[in-house]
Amino acid sequence: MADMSNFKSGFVNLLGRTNVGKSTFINGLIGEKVSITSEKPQTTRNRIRCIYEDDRAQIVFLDTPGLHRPTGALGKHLVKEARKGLKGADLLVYMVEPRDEISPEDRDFFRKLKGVDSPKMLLVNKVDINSPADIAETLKAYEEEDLFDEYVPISALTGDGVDIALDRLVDLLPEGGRLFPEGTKTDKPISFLVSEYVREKVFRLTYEELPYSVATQTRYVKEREDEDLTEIGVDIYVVRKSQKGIIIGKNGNMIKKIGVRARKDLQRMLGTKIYLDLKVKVSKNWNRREQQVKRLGGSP
Ligand SMILES: Nc1nc2c(ncn2[C@@H]2O[C@H](COP(=O)(O)OP(=O)(O)OP(=O)(O)O)[C@@H](O)[C@H]2O)c(=O)[nH]1
Ligand SMILES: [Mg+2]
Repeated sequence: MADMSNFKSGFVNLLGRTNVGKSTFINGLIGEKVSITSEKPQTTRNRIRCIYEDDRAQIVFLDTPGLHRPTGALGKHLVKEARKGLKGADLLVYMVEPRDEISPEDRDFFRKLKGVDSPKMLLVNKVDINSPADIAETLKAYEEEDLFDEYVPISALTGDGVDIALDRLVDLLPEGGRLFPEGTKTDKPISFLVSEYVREKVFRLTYEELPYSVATQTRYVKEREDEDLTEIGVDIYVVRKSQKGIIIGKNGNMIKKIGVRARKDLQRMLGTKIYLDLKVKVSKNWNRREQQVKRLGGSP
């Protein structure tokens, strides 16, 4: 048993523009896909607690939807979710990419951050695809803002610098015991993770407005006792009938692709064989109506 006398713990809120790599960073640390990712902006729709633990600390990360200019009910919901991440944290981590210039909106946001008491760390992500000169320039620009206590360049994708970021995180956290039972990786129920895995595949395989028209909802997760099998049913919602056709695809090719990829992830997570039943349904303009956004795009 590890010595718990100097054990540290706390809530860390991870904020930043959409697509900078917040969810990728958290998944890399935890070693499991707790928060879905994609190359498209606005992938994360809910605040998700993701829990990292080693023999020094238990860190509860709050992964948030990226900050961006809101359009429509879904957009407004995302920004509201992200802003909620400002309060109640032991530590704020702000992630940026090199070459993203500091905009007037960023400065507005920094003024709000200045009013927050907790220590603040800046992560400059994606160093693997940026030149040392661009990285240095970004670090310098943020240092001039005089807002952050630590600055760490990393690549969430390759893991470069992530150990250093973790050391600094542990340094800045208060002493204290575990906040969640040992071994917990997220506060979300399995049914939520299941629906998110399916949404990730749809998000990655579709284009233009379609990914933003899709919501997923788990109908059932049943573990069979007689064999090593989990039966899972997930509904995929779109806003128009024509979109239903795209999700199903010619001869059902698209829905098959989604199913094969989702099943692979689910198998890894649950450690059993998976029977996956996907149904595509039309819920007219769910992403424009606030109530529906709460139900389908909002918290599970
Ligand atoms: N090259 C490179 N790509 C990265 C790195 N980190 C993340 N990415 C990629 O950037 C894209 C966005 O990553 P996400 O983790 O989904 O970004 P996010 O900040 O969570 O985005 P939202 O949830 O939409 O706010 C994905 O295609 C990732 O693979 C990195 O360090 N290097
Ligand atoms: Mg994300």
